[in-house]
Amino acid sequence: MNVDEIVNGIFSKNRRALARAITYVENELPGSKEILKAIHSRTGRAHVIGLTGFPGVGKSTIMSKLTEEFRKRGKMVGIVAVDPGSPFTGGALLGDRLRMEGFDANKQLWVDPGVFFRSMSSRGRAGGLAAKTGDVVKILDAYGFDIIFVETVGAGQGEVDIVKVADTVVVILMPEVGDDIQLSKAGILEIADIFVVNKADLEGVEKTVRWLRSMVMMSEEVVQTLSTLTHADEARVLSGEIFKVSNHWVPPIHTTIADRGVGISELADSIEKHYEYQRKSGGLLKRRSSRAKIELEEIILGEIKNLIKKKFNYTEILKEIVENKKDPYTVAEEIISKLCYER
Ligand SMILES: Nc1nc2c(ncn2[C@@H]2O[C@H](COP(=O)(O)OP(=O)(O)OP(=O)(O)O)[C@@H](O)[C@H]2O)c(=O)[nH]1
Ligand SMILES: [Mg+2]
Repeated sequence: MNVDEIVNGIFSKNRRALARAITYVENELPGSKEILKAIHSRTGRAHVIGLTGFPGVGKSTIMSKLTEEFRKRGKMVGIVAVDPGSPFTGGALLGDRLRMEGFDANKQLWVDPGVFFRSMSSRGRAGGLAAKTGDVVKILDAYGFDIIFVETVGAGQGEVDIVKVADTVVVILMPEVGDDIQLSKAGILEIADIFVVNKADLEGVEKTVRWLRSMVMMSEEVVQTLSTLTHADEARVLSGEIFKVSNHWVPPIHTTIADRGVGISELADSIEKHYEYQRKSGGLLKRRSSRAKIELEEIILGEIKNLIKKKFNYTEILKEIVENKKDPYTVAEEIISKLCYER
């Protein structure tokens, strides 16, 4: 399959072409850039949903139940699962874990042409995983999936970056796990549009929900809104009424028992509501613009680095800096002026 065939294949919903395109992008094969260029005009239509949370909270289980739910609602669903290769995962491959824990029971996901699953491993890759995940999401988007799920463990900066490709971020917790400090440190509370406390069949759900609610009420935007209100409004705030009026999104907190499908359709409703809110409030455009900015700057920097490699002898330049013959600022200025004016 050449690049043209792959691109046309994506547009005509050919699965083999889809899988091929992802392989191209994942491995940065020659032609991957051409594929991404050709499909760009057809992207931006999917609702990208990030699912994140510590290992074992039930992300995959929730994702497969949500997939069933959105299939019932007539949506095509694409799934990207990112294996962080972190010490948390104990070295098991994500694909294996999925098959063990839930995917087996949902084998129809693999044969259902309305669903496509792909796992990506970060192991052995130095950075760039967020960008690559974004590119895989674009391919699924161009193919025509209405909903695209991205599952990551969300521990660490790179992981949090991946979630930033999402229009809606769902942060999943379970009772009595990783209270306060651990979670706050991981930086995943701030990025939540929707919270889920899964495993509501276990003890301690109420406590976790209460703690989360207090975290939400302390967030900067909510505090700001609260400071403009009179005491009498407080009850209206707690009931969610004020935020509806002031058009402010407060992350709802859902409880689920994912393996039994409890709470899933309510969660799906919330996800749809958030997308609607984002579209109407302009938040979607804002989020996608900042994503495009990061992407563009990354591409530009990448191209410049390639140019420098091609045109200059790095070893020699670095040696001069180390030996104090030249300072890095002057060298940088020289390189940039050469790149700009001597093409
Ligand atoms: N008791 C209980 N167990 C659940 C629930 N949801 C999922 N589980 C179980 O929790 C375990 C982990 O679920 P997964 O969906 O694989 O969790 P995950 O967050 O995707 O895990 P990683 O991808 O390894 O980080 C599985 O054994 C599930 O069957 C629930 O609501 N209650
Ligand atoms: Mg999982």
